[in-house]
Amino acid sequence: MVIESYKIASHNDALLKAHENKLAYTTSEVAAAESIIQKLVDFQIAIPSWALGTGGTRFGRFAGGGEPRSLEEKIEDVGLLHALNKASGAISLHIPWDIPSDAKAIRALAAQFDLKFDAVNSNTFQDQPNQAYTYKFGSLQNVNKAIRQQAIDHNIEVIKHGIELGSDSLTVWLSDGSCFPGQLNFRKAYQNTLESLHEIYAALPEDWKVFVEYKAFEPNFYSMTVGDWGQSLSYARKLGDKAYTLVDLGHHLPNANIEQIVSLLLMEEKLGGFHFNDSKYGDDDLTAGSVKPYQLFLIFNELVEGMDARGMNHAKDLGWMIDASHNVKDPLEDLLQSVDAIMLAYAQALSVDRKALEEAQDNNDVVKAQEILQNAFRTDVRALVAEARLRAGAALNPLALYRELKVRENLIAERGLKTVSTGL
Ligand code: RM4
Ligand code: MN
Ligand code: MN
Repeated sequence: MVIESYKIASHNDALLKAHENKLAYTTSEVAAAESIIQKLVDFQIAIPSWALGTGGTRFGRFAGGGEPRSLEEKIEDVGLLHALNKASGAISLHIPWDIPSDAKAIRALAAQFDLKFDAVNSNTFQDQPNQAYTYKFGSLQNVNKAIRQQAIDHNIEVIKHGIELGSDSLTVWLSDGSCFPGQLNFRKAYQNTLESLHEIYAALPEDWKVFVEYKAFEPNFYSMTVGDWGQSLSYARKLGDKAYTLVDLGHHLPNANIEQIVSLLLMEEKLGGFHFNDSKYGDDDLTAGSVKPYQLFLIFNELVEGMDARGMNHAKDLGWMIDASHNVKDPLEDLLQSVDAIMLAYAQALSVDRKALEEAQDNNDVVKAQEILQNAFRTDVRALVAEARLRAGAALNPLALYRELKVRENLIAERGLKTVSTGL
């Protein structure tokens, strides 16, 4: 299914008057409205190829119908999202869930939808059919050199796919760790992992980055070999200038101060990428901003402050990705909600009165500092985000248009009800 631009235009026409009224009010409230809108137009969030189907838990999976059956159909799905919001202009592939058999054709297809290839992701947390060795006891950390080599070779293979697609970064998330005390020698596990990462790093093209993603627990529950930002930073430092830490919001212990982590990683020049999602307990992979929107705003507040302090380009200098999994929602609707929540938090962070905040901090005016942040968070910036969409040629209300056009019903008619997409 393709969404023709005249359908977007007629949807926008119907909503225009009401939108303009709201925008006029918001612009009178938010001082930097015009520059915020421009930054929102430029900001793009990559969609993970593994989130386009229904996710499951270890208890079951309830597919919703019309799921993409191939990489081509996944690109088509991201193309639909991008047509609706013009803020999802990239796709992040997980190998081997999505191996491009004809890279040139896949690139051409993505270009038709105005999509780029974001970071490519390796997978050494599952065994693949015909694989010589098992990752049951880890991959890059494994005590067996041949198993480590197999995992290194896989990562190098992923880089090659990425090069063919025009991607410029590799994300390595390892499930390596241990389930019981005594199972591992922590230092040896670290050293094996570092040595393996060095070999992967050596295969990176000049202009590539590698993101080392950490996670506190799951699937290992006693130790994770890249378990927190300190460990990730330590690997990234030893690897070199092309290595960075990747922060996935759901990968922290409960109540961790993620905004502080982000601020310090930016200071250390080692924050490279981001996986957005939300959670109540652990790596729940829920819709961004659905449970803790204030936390998402506070994280963006540090991102904007820290990136500006280093003169970084918000849109280009970090890898922005969603990493979520949808068990009870239509995945495309859910992704539209996530992108919207990210845009809102970004817009609110851009609207913070930085000078006043700095002054309040310098004067230890705790009340004023809190007021400044909460004022930004409580300001309704939805009209700014909608205006950015309008200017980019997207829909004023992507979710409403998705439903009006009966996108899911169309996809079910095209692909069938019982399709299962590769991924989680
Ligand atoms: C992990 C981690 C990775 C993602 C896999 C599917 O928990 O978040 O980024 O690639 O899940
Ligand atoms: Mn992740
Ligand atoms: Mn995760």
